[in-house]
Amino acid sequence: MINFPKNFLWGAAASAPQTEGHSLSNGKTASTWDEWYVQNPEKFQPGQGPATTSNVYELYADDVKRMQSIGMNSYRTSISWTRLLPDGKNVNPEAVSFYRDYFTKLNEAGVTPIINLFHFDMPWWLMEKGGWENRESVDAFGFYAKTAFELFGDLVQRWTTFNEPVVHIECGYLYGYHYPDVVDFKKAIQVGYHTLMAHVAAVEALKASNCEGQIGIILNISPTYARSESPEDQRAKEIADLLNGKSFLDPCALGTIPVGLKEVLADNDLLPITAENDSVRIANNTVDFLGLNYYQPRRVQAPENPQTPALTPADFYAPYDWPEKKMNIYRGWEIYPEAIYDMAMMIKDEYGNIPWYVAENGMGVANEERFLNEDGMIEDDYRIEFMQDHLQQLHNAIEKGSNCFGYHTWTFVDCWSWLNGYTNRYGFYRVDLDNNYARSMKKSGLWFKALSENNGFN
Ligand code: BGP
Repeated sequence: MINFPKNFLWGAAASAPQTEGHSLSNGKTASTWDEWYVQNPEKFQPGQGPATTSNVYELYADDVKRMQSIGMNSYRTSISWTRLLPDGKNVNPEAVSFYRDYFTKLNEAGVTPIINLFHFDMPWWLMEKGGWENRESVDAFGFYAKTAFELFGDLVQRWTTFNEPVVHIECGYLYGYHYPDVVDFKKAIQVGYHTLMAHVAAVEALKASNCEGQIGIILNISPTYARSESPEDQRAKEIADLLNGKSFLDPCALGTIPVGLKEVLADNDLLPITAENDSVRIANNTVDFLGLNYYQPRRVQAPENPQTPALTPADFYAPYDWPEKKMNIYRGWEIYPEAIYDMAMMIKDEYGNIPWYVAENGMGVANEERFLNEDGMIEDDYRIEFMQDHLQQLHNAIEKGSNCFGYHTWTFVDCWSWLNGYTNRYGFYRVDLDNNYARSMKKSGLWFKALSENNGFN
């Protein structure tokens, strides 16, 4: 039997924009996703936008009962900034009732809410002023955080500021996957810097409030592996880790910006504009805990013809196609559970063994209906195997002293995804889009119940 520590959190993760629906009603105004979807319907799957998703806005009460029924003792989701503060200043009373009731029901069901503030959903009213490019966004986010702490601080003990901050930066400003769909390295760094300072402003707001809760950030610091030991490949790995991992990990957990990162940025004319007090604010506002998302490792090699100064991260590192990799053939991502162990040990050895939890881990599967059995249940043994393999590695790390306090899968009920709509399914519950969002449990839901009840597995 593989047993996990007492009071281990067994849960699932999701986000407001991917689950709530009702995104342009009930007082909520548009985020960049709502606006982008309306402006460019061809980029998205027809009929499957942020406006509908899985309709958690209406169905949350029954969803909480489902969570309880599969043994979840925690759930992490986010608040929608534009639902709570439609114009950035005034609170939407409908949002307050909705979130208060949602979080109360979670607590009553013994499902601890871990609440995140930003999951890629920049308000449109702020985007019109430049979004994260504009330093005003730092204070705007600080105000939003303060408002959320005041309104829900009695119901939430664990807060996080951002989910995967590197993603909205690189997808919006380097790779053209998110709004505003531009490629501009200098802007990307500035956007990243303001995001970091917005995180700091939220940590300050929590400390200044009466809340007793803790605060953290959710990072996707997927471990990087280099093609070889050559100095060029090793340098590629080092810069990939600086840009994708340490850029947020070091300031948030240690209170410092890595010297190596500043050097790389300076050498490539990418240093952001900063304000006088920033480094003191960063140093004084480290997090209480980390959430770490892990799906697949990053494999890199030195790029063949890099530009100097660099125009994109591709001038620092190129993807490496490891010939021995095992693939999730249903989604196209590598499966490498060992990385969760490496990540855990890195946090233990280099980051003072700060408490952390797995904030997302899971297996996306396209066309999952093919695994429906005669009784209408999806038999997702592949997902059970995936999670068990990752849990085994996590357990190995905990036995070696890693300070991990929970495991959250992506996700609870199949949800809408940014660019793939409902193609890749991850949930313990299937969502039937043709039948009023009806939910039905998959085999992994039963497995999870046993996992949670036994606090481990055989
Ligand atoms: C993470 C995001 C989630 C979710 C997940 C699965 O990076 O935090 O929001 O989308 O990835 O990815 P996808 O939906 O693209 O398969």
